[in-house]
Amino acid sequence: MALDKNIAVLIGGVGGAKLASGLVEAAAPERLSFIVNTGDDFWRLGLKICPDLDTLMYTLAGLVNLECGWGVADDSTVTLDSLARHYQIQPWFRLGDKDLATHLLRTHWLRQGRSLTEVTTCLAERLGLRATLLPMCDDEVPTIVDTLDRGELGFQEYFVKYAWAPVIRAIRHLNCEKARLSEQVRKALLEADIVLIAPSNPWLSLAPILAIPGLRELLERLAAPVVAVTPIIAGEAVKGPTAKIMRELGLDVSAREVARYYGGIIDGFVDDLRNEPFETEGLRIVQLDTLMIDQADKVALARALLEWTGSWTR
Ligand code: FO1
Repeated sequence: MALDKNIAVLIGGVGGAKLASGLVEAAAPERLSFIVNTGDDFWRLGLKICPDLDTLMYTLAGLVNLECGWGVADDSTVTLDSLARHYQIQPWFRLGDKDLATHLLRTHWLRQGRSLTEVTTCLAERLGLRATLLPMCDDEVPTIVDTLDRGELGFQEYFVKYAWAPVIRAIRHLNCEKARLSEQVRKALLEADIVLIAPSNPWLSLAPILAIPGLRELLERLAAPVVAVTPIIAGEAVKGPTAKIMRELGLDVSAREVARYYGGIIDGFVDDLRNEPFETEGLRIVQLDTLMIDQADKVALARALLEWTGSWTR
């Protein structure tokens, strides 16, 4: 067990949360810091919604709706249904009643002048999390998806309203040049014995984190090794639009392409057993079973990758 290691994980929502729930069993939760994509965040009906932070938080608190991978289990939609029936508000973004409690409290605390980092810490503590959840930054850096069919869309319009059907031309991170790395994120990275990049969507979930000024440079000069896990298994993504986006961007849908995307940042790459093996100079690669169906698979992958990286230095 990697109980003596500080681990920092760069991570998105549903796909990454699977590895996160393995890591909290395979390592010491108090020594785990999740640096979470907030490019998906948006304002809806006056409330600040942070889907990836909440997916991680509900997963680690044992509250997540396991069927969708997001939202709260056994939630109702009385509020959303009333908004639709009485006020003709389009219910395309499904906010459950229990989930709304989180958005109300987060927005209330933000309006009192607290930072998203502070607010996230308070929410996570109240839900009993032992691991640390950190938004990638405290500034708003919304992801904008430029599509062939519908022009520029906010991330959730692209992802939920149009069910990631529009063809992507480009992706940008609004205001990212003004964003600042928080002290908490900097500290988590500097104190890490290993930095992991979760098997989240590299273009939608990891790119916003890597776009924060100074973050790439910090990763490049860390003493700790940086290791990414493939989101591509046998030419497809387990869930979500990763493979579709790679095709639209003119990329080969392969783990090698993902490793190339992280080139310059990573020292190690966890590929899947089902993929065609490849080699890249200067990169350590291992093939493991990365398909996480149940909790045992998640813990087994977390253990195997921590064991593989156990004695590394850069
Ligand atoms: N995803 C959907 O596909 N449909 C929804 O209506 C939806 C609502 C939602 C509400 C709260 C929340 O925290 C997440 C929600 N998600 C929904 C998931 C989310 O939009 C995406 O999975 C992520 O942003 C992509 O990582």
